[in-house]
Amino acid sequence: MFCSSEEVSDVAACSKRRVTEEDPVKDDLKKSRVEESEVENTDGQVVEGGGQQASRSDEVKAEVSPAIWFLLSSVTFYPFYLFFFAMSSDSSPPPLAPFDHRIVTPKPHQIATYYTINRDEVLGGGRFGQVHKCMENSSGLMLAAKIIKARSQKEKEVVRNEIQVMNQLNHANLIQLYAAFESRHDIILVMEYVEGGELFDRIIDENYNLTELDTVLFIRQICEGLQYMHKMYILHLDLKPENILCVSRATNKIKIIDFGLARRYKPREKLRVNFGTPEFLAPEVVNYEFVSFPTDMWSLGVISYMLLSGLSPFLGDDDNETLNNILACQWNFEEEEFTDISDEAKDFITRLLVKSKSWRLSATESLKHPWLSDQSLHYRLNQKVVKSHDINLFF
Ligand code: PIT
Repeated sequence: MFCSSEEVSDVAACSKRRVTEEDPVKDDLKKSRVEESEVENTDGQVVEGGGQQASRSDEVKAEVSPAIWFLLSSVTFYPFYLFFFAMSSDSSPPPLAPFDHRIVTPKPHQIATYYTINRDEVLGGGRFGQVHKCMENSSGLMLAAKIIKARSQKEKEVVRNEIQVMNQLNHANLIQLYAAFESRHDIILVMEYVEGGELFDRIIDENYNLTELDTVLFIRQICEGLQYMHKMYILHLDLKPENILCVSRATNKIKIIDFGLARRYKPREKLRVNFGTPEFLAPEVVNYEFVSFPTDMWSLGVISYMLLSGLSPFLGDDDNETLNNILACQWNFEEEEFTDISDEAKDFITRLLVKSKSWRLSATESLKHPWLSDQSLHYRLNQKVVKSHDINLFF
């Protein structure tokens, strides 16, 4: 089943789309920014006292005619627009890992001799185990350790493949590998540490106001990372918001993680996947057809859709329905979440969520698409944000 626009008005009846943590409490925490009378700054942090500001500006406004008020506010606040724009459209790359790129071979030693793993601090969990914060004893360097249960030779081969892939990838938007340890029952990957958490958490966090311009910055970096991987002839094949890490809470810098399914592109290789969450799978993966670079680009389209709306474009009431929606390439922008989204954003997604692989934008083409590259569009998107702040602050 795919929701029509009439059905969409009944959120409860249309379970398929909303991205949640499956935490019913979260829904009760939904807040209207207007009711709360709070103002968010460019980092999405809430600053209390927006209401007070508004009443002060009312007093001033009463004494000045509307035309003069308009002129004054334009002159006064124009530098702020530029400042906000410069701040919030920062397109510099994220910081590099605090170590040079390394070619890692798994060591047969006890990791505890060299590193202290903080077993109480879990940074994340995935298909194959947990990620903990850890420290290199000799240098004090903070790192992340992913402990992967691997008992059989076959399981170990999968992890060795991940190490081999990471050894080839040296890019600021891709998490870097520092060391690896192999024992009888597991392999531990020691990686660059970032502290901002998963991008997924920003999508579901009702208190974090993810703007369209934020999404542009996130998607552009994912694209940069993908462009590099594809130039290296490597496919990621498991791109989803859980596999995108934010470098910090205060910036929009990201790094891609989880190269467990990544592999060198082989022209006629088919991919058999273990369906965990089928929402992100491209039609060719569902159909067990050849996978290629455009397979990652489909996932980028799904991520863009989710970041802009908080909705999952193909999610059905069960996995079967989700897979059918993907195969029928059934999705649309009918939900009200897309009302204020730019035509450029919609065009971008429309050129990625295309059933036929060969018609999808490549990573290089995506970076040239107006939604990711047009500075004047970004300025307009930023003004939309700044204007809504103005309304709270000054009127
Ligand atoms: C961090 C911080 C954090 C999670 C991670 C790293 C996880 C990285 C990771 C890397 C992989 C993988 C799974 C997880 O397969 O919160 O610095 O290659």
